[in-house]
Amino acid sequence: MLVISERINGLYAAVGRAIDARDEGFIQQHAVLQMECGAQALDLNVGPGRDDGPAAMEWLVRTVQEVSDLPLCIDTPGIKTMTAGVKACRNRLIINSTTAEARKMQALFPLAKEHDADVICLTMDERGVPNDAESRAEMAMLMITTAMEHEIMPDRLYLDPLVLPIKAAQDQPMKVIKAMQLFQTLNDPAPRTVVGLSNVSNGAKERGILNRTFLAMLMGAGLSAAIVDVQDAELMRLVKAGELLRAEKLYCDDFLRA
Ligand code: THG
Repeated sequence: MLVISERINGLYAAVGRAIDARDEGFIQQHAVLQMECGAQALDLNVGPGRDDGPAAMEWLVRTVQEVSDLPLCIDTPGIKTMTAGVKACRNRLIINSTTAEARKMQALFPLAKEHDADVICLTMDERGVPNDAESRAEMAMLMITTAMEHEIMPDRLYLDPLVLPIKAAQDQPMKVIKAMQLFQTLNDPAPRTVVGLSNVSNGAKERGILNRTFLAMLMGAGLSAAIVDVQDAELMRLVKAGELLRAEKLYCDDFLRA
């Protein structure tokens, strides 16, 4: 499973302040820490509600790739901010994300094609996130076919069923699991999938155990990639055990140290 660090995100107050101050040292130390914790890709998000989005994202991409060769997952809903980040990126690239909105797909699939990027496809549109798994699968299919019209093959996509906070909607986690299963029937070989795991515990108590348990359930349902808190060591142990149990990694007695 591809483990993507969620922590280089302006939502975290210290990261937000470092982006405001253009503090390269802080961001670079933080990026190195993510790698030491086992991140295999870095999600970069400048955070909501800033008026310098494109400039901030360009700076963030340049700053991080001075210390890391990992794939960068450029995370923003803004097309201008996305374009600025993508143009600055020399590492392997994941566009995070398009939705099923025509306006976004028309802008982002050509950008992905031009820059040879993978694309995360969020199963939502202008009306929001559908309540059920079937509608999420329908939107996923629309994004797969639209990508193909732009000569982007399904193997360059990650389908994201959109994890919602359990505190707001307790029926959603199992709907996400069902959506994951439906996604896998949409193409052969099955499309890749990704989630923003920590969304599930937003505003809840005992976030760690909720995140870890849901990750185990998602791995059981075939999840390919996850944006997670790699600084949660117990979660990273769970990933290793999950990879063994899915027979992605060869068993050895000291697999936790491998
Ligand atoms: N899908 C995709 N991308 C995503 C998401 C997704 N990117 C953003 C998000 N969801 C995943 N990343 C995070 C990052 C942080 C948190 C949750 C998800 C988080 N942060 C604490 C909070 O807001 O309470 C920060 C608190 C602190 O300052 O310590 O929960 O679903 N494709």
